[in-house]
Amino acid sequence: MAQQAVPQPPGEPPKQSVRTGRDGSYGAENIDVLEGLEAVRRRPGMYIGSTGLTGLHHLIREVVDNSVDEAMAGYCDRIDVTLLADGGCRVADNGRGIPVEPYTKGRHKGKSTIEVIMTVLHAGGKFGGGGYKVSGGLHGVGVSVVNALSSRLIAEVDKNGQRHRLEFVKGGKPVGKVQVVGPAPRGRTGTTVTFWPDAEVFASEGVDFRAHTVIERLQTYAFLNKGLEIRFKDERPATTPEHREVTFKYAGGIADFVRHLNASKEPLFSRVGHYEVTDGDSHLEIAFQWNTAYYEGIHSYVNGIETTEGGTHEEGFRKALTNVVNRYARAKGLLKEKDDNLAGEDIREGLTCIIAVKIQEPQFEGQTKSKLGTISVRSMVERATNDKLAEWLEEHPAEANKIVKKAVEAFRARVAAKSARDATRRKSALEGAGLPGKLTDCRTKNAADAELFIVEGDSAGGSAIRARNPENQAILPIRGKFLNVERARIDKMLKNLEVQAMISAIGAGVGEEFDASKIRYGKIIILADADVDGSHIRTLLLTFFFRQMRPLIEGGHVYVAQPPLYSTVVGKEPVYLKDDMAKQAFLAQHPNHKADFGRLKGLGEMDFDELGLTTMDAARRTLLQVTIEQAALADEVCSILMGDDVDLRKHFIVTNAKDVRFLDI
Ligand code: 1YM
Repeated sequence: MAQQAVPQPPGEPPKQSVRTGRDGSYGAENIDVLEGLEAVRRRPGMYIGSTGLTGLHHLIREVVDNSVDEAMAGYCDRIDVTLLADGGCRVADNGRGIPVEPYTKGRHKGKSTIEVIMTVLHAGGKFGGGGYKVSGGLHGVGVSVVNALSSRLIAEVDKNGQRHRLEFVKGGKPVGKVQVVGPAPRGRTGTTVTFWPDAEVFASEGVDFRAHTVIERLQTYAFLNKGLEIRFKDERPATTPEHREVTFKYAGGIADFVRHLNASKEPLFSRVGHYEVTDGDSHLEIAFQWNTAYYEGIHSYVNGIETTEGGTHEEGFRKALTNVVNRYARAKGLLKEKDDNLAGEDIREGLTCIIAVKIQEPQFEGQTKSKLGTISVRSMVERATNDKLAEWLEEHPAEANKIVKKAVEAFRARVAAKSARDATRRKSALEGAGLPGKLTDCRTKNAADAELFIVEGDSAGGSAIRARNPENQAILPIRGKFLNVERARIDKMLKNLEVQAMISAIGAGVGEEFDASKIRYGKIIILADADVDGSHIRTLLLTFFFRQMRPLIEGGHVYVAQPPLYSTVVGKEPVYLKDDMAKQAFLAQHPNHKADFGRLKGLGEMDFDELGLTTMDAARRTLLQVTIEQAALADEVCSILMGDDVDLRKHFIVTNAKDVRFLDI
């Protein structure tokens, strides 16, 4: 790109004369500028989303985005991000350096370009020709917003053999004009922006950057920009060793990203597929690899911004992927003429894929403005995938075979799951009271009064049978860790005997066919120990209900029984106390209490009348009604604890180890 031409800012044409008065007084244009920055300070949320931690980190992102743009344009291959000991953040790149020469026309004529970039809203956007315009959502609001929300900012530019410097104070007010402060280190060009976020603006959650958040974002930038070296440093004394210094540089770009995402899983083959096309101003790059698990992980980006809600690029890819794989499978005789086509969801099972497009002026839509709406991208991605993915399959027959085989298996599993569901439904319809052998049912047929206790372990099940009120309390013992629903495919899950027993005992079907009006018990009560195994089985059961019988939870039919932890006696009367808090409250009320406290270890150790008195007797027990939020949490915990993402699991356990909410729902 020719660099002599002075870039012109986008946006409205100049409205008025621009010069600072000869006496150096503030002209109208400066008042405009200050009003612009003041507007940002009055309503920061409009520009950076929030003034919480997300907004705070958005400041770094905004500055780094400029460096990344410079890298995308081909002028920069290294970015350094440093969290300074005094709370500031420094971003340095080795690009061309923000232009420093004076503007020659328009409203800001006479000011240095860098001053305009730093003080005029939206002036940081790319000015025509070359580069990719990043706009939409909260992205690309411009570095002037960072300036407005900082208590101090220093911009340094190495260019033409000289180092230039311009400083701003609170709210983005420039301190004088840009100065040459010395020579640039030999031949160096580049921009360094150091800023200190304003504590007044970020008062709610403070101005402490989280190294982890910054590092994660920088790693994504490095994946999306092949060969770009990004160095992170945390100079704050309190940082942890693994965050002190990190460098990211990926020669393989998004192919390395896919490898990274699949690292904790078992890849279906070791190669990562990859193709890219350029079409006019648009660029598309896709990398993919299947793993042996059952979930699809398609991640898409537009100009480096993650599109979590998908959009036209994903739609184009999905459509073409389904076509290409079916065409291939038929051409190679892996699918016979009489066979149905493989469904998209079967083909995508276990797929990890990154879709990265770079386009001019993308349109974003959706709840969080993270869905690509640009129509032309759909056909571009579809065409590219139709051609390039088909070529890739032809060139890699071993991998292609595995992909088709896995899709065929997924297809069969889906069909099997449906017939298993149908069979369960038929069975309960035909046999009516075809109840499982393990169930000890109650006498009443009135669901509103009836209670089903799902009891962990056969021995506790035995006590529960003796302790129950046979009129309205039914007992279904469940053995050990009955099933890991997350890892198991739905067809396997429905074949599990414990699950089948539960479905037919409840009597209302399962999955899409679940019909809450048919339930045989108004209360489904989970009765498990207060220890880790008990917590595990509770989590599994709640996950199962959440996924397969959600109306049961929504209707308030699911409860967790709370067996007490302590027992003691007052006179001859036994007293049971739910937990430590209850014990303390009891001691406060009975300061002279002398008798010992017994700790009730588990359901198995209670005799049946103890179990009846403390946990099952409707007049004395404590039941916890399960809300949909709690069940969703159980589901999430289940996915993390039992899913394939090792990193996530580790992170979860480390961060939540002490949070009892997660371990003991
Ligand atoms: C640490 C932040 O802002 N780097 C950066 C910004 C620019 C350029 C180079 C640049 C761009 C262009 C020409 C161009 C910007 N320049 C402008 C504007 N790092 C950081 N590095 N020359 C230099 O796009 O044509 C806005 S950003 F508008 F002045 F050209």
